Order: sequence, then C-alpha cells, then structure tokens
Amino acid sequence: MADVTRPPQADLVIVANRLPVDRVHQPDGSVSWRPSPGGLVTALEPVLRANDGAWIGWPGSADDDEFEPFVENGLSLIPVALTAQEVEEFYEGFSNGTLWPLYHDVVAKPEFHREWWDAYVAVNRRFADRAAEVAAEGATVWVQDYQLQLVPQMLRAQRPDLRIGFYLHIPFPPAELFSQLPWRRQILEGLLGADLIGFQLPGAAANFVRLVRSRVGHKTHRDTIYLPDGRPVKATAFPISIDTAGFEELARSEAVTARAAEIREALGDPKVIFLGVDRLDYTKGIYSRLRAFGELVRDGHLDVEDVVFVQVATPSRERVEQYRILRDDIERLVGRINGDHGLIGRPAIHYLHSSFPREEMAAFYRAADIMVVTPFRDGMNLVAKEYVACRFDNHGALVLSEFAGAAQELRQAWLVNPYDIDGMKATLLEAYAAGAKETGRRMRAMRKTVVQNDVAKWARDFLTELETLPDHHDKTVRTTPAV
Ligand code: GDG
Repeated sequence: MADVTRPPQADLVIVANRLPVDRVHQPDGSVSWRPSPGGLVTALEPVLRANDGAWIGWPGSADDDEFEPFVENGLSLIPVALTAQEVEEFYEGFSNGTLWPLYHDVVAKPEFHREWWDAYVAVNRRFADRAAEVAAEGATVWVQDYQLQLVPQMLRAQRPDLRIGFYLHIPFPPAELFSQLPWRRQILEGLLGADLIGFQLPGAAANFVRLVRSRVGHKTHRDTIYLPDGRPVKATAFPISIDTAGFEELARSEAVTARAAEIREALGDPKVIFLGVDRLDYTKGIYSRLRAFGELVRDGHLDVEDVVFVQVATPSRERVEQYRILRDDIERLVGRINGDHGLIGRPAIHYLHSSFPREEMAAFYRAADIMVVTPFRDGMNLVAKEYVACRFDNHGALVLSEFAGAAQELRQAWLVNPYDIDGMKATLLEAYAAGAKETGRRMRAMRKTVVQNDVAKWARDFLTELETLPDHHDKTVRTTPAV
C-alpha cells in the first residue's frame, strides 16, 4: 500500500517518462501500484535511498487523473499526469512517431506535425516544473531519455543552482539525419541545459558535439561544449548495462533451472533452440531474422526435426500505426513459414506475442542454444547482455547485430549485418555448427565484460562524473543577460 505524502525536497531527482511502478485497477474500483522493476530502478534504488531521492514520471495510463506524490517501498514517487490527447501527441506522436524513427537511422519514416511538437513542449514544461518544485537547493537532477530532451534547459532557467545530467538511452543520429527535424535547434538547446549529457556510444556523443558546433555555433573542444556564458557542457559515452549478478542468481535458481528443462521438453527436446526476445518494434529486425531462419529451413540447411526458433515479441506501442503494420507482417511471415515447413508437433517457429515474468525470461535464456539479436539500430540492447549474464555454464552462442550498441563491447559474439540476409544465414549456420570449445571461449570472454560492467557501475560512473564537474554555477547566474 502506498502512503500519500507531501512532495519531498530531494537531493537526487530522477526525471523519466515512466514511473518505476504500474497502476493497477482493482475490481472494487480502487487503484494500487505494482513495482515494475527494470534495470534502471535496480541501479538507482540504492543511490536514491541514500540521497533522499525522488522519481518523477508518468504513471502510464491515458487519463486525466491527477495523483498526489506517494512513497512506495521507500521510494518517493511523483506522478505527472498526461491527458489522453497528450498521450497521443506527446508520447505516441512526437516521441514515438517522430523522434524514435529519426534517431534510429530513419528505419521507418518519421512524421513531423506541428501540434505534436506543441504537445512535446507543453509536457516537457510540466516535467521541468515538477522537478523545479521537488529538488532541494543545489540538488542533482538526472533526466532520462528522448521524451524529455527540453527538460534540462527549462529546468536550468528556473533553478540555476542545480546540477543537471541527461542520459539518452537510444542512439543519437548523425547530422545528415538529425537535420531533417524542423525543431532541431530547440532540441539541441534543450539538451544544453544539462551539465553532463550521456550517450550509449562515443559515436553518438561525437554526433551531438558536431551538431552543436555547426548548427548552434558554440565552441567545442573534444567532448566539451563552451556556452557563450562560459558554462561548459560535457557530452560523453556511458554504455548502459544490466543487473548482472541479479540475472545470474535468477538463472542459477532451482526454479529457473527446472523451468528451462521443462521448456526444452515442451518444445520436443530439439537439438538446437534458437531464441529471439524483443519488444515488437521495427528497429529490432525481427522480420529479417525470421526470414533468414525460414530460408535455412526451406533450403534444407536446418531441419525442423532438429531445430526450433522461439520468438518472444513483447507487445509494444500498439496504438501507433507502424507497429500494427509490423505485427501483421511478422505474423503473416510466421504463418507462412510454419505452413510451408512445419510438421505435426514440430512448427519451425514458436511465436509468442506476450510478456513474461523475469523468471520466465531467465528460463528462456537458459534453454536457448543460440540467441539471435539482430536490430537494424539499437542504442545498446540489454537482451544480449542478459543472455550472457544467464549463461554461467559458458554454453550458448550469441548472434548479434553490428548495429546494436552492445556489439562494441561483446566483440566475441557472432556479429552480423541485419540488412544482409545471406550473410545472416551464413552466420547462423556458423553458430549452429560451432563446437562447445569455440562457444565456450567466446562466452567466457563476453561474461567477463558483462560481469565487470554492470548497471550499478554505469549509474556510479555517470553520477560521479556529474558530481565532480567543476562548479560553474555562480558563473551561470552572474552572466545571464548582460544588456
Ligand atoms: C531502450 C533502447 C537500450 C522484454 N520483454 C520482456 C522483458 N523484456 C525486457 C528485456 C530487456 C528490456 O525489456 C528491453 O531492453 P532492450 O535494451 O533490449 O530494448 P528497448 O526496450 O528498446 O530499450 C535500448 C535500453 O533502452 C536501455 O538503455 O539498451 O537500446 O532501445 O531488459 O529483458 N522483460 C520481462 N518480460 C518480457 O516479456 N520481464
């Protein structure tokens, strides 16, 4: 049960599109909250508790209800309400219909609508106002992701005493693509309200710095931008990770071990299980990977008596048109492949359009021999790291797109270009044919990386950098409008 409290004055404030809890409607009409424990919460929870922390976010339901701040499991949560129209224009529209495709290499066509932009500005302002109310004097505020890129500037205008960090979970595109955005300058200036801007990869940070130099005209040196008032802004990479120990512990548990064996048996004890786990999103390359697998079966390189592909496609953004089209395309393809090549009790592909508890995900990871992660573009891709974390037995092969951020760290994966179907087929076969010695060698190396670089380290690295940047705050105040 949540306690209702007054807004706290917090020394550390996380501002994210979503609160780390889901709203649950009880049959009696009342509302309660259920924690939705993602990696971000796991990483930030200890720091938030130690710092009188607060988390500002949208509770995730499209209605006009206003909620009071409340404390859940010792975390101060501050809901920001969105109207149904704002969900449509700010969230589904500008965030997921404009920015998401634009930042992912224009894999789908971004739509530009002025009323979506207006909603984006209005909602960003609401988040910034909330943060300005809640943050204690000199507090640290850490803003998360592409839905809130204007918050740093809006917040700084009200509260120059704060240290403001921003982290972008998705890629930051090259200038050639970003420049399509009619509001490109506003977004760049919005982000420049932060003291520290974190990206998944150094290339994304470099794209940003280059754009600021050419479009806004500020001086830059390496990863630092100098604003006209002398305030420096640092833009650098902090590759995100997972709760590695937590996943490994789960994977080692008796329940998950038993469930993994059960899954293999239910699939008819095939020689090799291929696995895909993704939000059903057009950036993830689900269609192409299933096509590659289907062709391998069609051409007799793989036999449904020996192998099966399990594709978990978690429902996502179902009200956005492109996502509905994608779902239809994938389901038609799965139907065709199974219709052409499946046998009684032996479909080529098991397709699951639903979401599962974490334990079940860990059991899938342990049951799978070949994990196939083939996005066209992905900021990081946590699924690849979770698979590695769960393979404490050093078995299992990871086939990974070179366009996932994770490919920069997991060099020992079987790397593929997801646009090259024949190349993907050849690599899937290589992973299929690899012996235990080869897969073990690669898995051990990848495990070392994922164990050393977990999400707690990510959060620590970012916050330490933010806290230790030179204090420039009086300078900011002193030099505002001179004339
Ligand atoms: C964005 C960036 C970046 C999925 N289905 C279920 C489930 N999941 C979990 C996975 C994983 C997470 O969702 C998905 O994370 P990804 O990184 O793979 O992808 P995005 O959702 O696109 O995330 C991405 C990430 O932000 C973090 O910065 O890596 O590049 O696009 O943790 O396990 N979890 C459960 N049931 C499911 O059915 N419990």
